[in-house]
Amino acid sequence: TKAKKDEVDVSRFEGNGLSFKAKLIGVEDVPEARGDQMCQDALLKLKNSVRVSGEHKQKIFVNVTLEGLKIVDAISLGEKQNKKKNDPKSPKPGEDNADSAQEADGSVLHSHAVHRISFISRDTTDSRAFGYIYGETDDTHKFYAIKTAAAAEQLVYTIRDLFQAVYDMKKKEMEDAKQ
Ligand code: I3P
Repeated sequence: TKAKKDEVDVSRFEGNGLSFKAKLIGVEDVPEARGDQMCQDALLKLKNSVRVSGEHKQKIFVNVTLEGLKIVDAISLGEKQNKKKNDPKSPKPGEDNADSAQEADGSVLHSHAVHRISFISRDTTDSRAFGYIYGETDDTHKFYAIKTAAAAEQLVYTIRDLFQAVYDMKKKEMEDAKQ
């Protein structure tokens, strides 16, 4: 049927989901839950702050699962994997004692549930940048600006597919409940 054809493949987002190599340009409070121009302005402002500071952007992975988006520290992930390789002994007291989920995944810097992400915006001036708005509460919105290692549209389309998949699942649940 047509409905089937339009459905997104949910299995991609199950388990560990998908991870995209990227850098965190920055995070900025924004007044609204949506708006292309507002996002573009926030992105340029954050990029400018990075330029002025002269600091390197933080290396991250953007992990996409049915739960939502996780921004994972790529350096801590690398360090943990090296540590495991070089030192198979268990950590000494006082040492990093991260739980097994974190040990496997690196430090989760931010965790953003799908239903609180209100807007995704591509950078019209940069094919490797985009941002999204996350509602911390009903009236505090934060813009997350991200520079992707590959074309940003890959991640943007993946997030849109995730939204569609979650919507399809909710819809199906409601239809099943009616029967
Ligand atoms: C950029 C420069 C930046 C780096 C950026 C590079 O190269 O190395 O320092 O950002 O990475 O493209 P160039 O000087 O040739 O323009 P970070 O230091 O923040 O990593 P990016 O493309 O991933 O932003």
